[in-house]
Amino acid sequence: MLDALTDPTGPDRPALLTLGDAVLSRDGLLEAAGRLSGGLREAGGPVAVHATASVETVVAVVAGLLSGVPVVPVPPDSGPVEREHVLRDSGAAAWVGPAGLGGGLPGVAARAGDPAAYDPDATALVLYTSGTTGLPKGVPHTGRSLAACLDGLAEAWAWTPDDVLVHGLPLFHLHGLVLGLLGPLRVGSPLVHTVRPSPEAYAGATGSVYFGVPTVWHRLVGSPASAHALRRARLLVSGSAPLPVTTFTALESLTGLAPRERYGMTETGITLSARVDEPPRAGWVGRPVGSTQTRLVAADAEGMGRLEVRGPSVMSGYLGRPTPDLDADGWFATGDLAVVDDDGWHRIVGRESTDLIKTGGYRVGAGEVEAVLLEHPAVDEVAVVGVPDDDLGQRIVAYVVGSGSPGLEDELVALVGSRLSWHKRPRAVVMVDALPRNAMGKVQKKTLAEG
Ligand code: MLC
Ligand code: AMP
Repeated sequence: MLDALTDPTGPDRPALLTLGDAVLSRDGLLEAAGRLSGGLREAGGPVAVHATASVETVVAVVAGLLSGVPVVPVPPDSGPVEREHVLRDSGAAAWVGPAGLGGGLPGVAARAGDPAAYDPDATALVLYTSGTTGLPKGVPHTGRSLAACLDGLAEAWAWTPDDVLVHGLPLFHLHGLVLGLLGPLRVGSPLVHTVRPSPEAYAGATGSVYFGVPTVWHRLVGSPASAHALRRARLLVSGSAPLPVTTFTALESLTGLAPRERYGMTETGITLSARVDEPPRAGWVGRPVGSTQTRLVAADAEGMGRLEVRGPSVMSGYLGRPTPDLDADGWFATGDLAVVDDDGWHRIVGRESTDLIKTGGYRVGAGEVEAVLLEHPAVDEVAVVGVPDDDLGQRIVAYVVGSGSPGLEDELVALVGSRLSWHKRPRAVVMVDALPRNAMGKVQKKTLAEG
């Protein structure tokens, strides 16, 4: 899986990885991971990692991959509800992180061990992602599914060891962790991780390829001097949420680079992308990556249908669920609505369900936030929606029926922030007399989201 990292004939770069002030060479990273690998194997099961943007996280993830131990990255700011769920649901047997946050799991001893024989079909990573209801679900990826995703992208983007990747995305989701860390380790290109994805940090880092979610690009074009500094790059890639056409255009005029957009999901890896050897189209996410196949189901007169995908980067099912999540032929229903033109280019039109919100590129389930808000004694009914937002794409707003009192709104925002990850907190709480319902009594969230 990490062939370029482990190939002894590969170049030993003095700076394979730069993360904030820390610099690691290839040998330095392999050595540090080796010192943990025996301890990870002794855990006897998956290992959960407090996934801060740090060298410790990188070393733990690489050690897990090299020793054949599944790694479960835990968002460092998950509140207790989410954290306990992930630790329990994943069956984690040990914890790499601050002792007080590991739910009583044993730590990992710093002990070297022999590398495991690589089994491409064994679970390598379990990533947690939100559904419309309930707590996040575990998505197991094997070495094979991760490699398929990364190799397809390397081909589409002509990504080689001569590139230097720059980004500052979190190291616990598909984008930052798989594309942004395992990608450079597989391709053999150095990575400069800026810890936070701010315009100033991107401008201050020198690289050839930059990754960002649309919020990052929106903030960059709001800081033209920083955007100018990226003129020396060769490729800017946007993903995790729709890139507004206005941001695409501003980015192109400030950097001289037309960004490439790609589309994917935690469950499927990256399945569609614009290629570097073809002009991109603003608002379109390109064609299937590698051997991925797509189809539209129940398309309407305008050609818009439910997007389904299948291919080697798609998971085989959520962790611990008895019912299959793919159909008998391997098709996975993404929940996104799309159109495809005659050249095979795809445009993502939106999501089927209003209950999956994308805010700053983070996926948040409305049900997860509603469940926390309903715990508050002053809340009788609640509807959480994503409202269009220039910066975040969608902003989380909670409509609440209950006994309002001064300061209640702030209290409710703080309640969510204290139980779940920080980005799941509502940006606004609106007290209402009643929620809009249809004749069947179902809350009309589209009406609320439209304001
Ligand atoms: C943030 N803040 C916190 C905090 N987190 N304060 C206390 N505790 C925390 N845990 C502070 C910030 O420092 C900031 O403060 C303020 O809150 C505003 O936060 P914000 O508006 O949320 O902005 P910011 O934190 O800057 O986040 C924007 C962002 C972030 C773009 C950096 O949303 C982000 O990293 N998104 C990436 C999501 C991602 O990787 N998704 C991929 C999913 S995989 P102040 O004082 O500075 O204002 C996927 C598949 C695919 O989707 O296709 O890729
Ligand atoms: P996640 O589970 O965080 O992996 O989020 C996956 C979802 O992000 C997809 O189902 C899409 O709704 C959305 N998404 C990812 N990339 C894009 C993109 N380029 N354009 C539009 N939506 C996207």
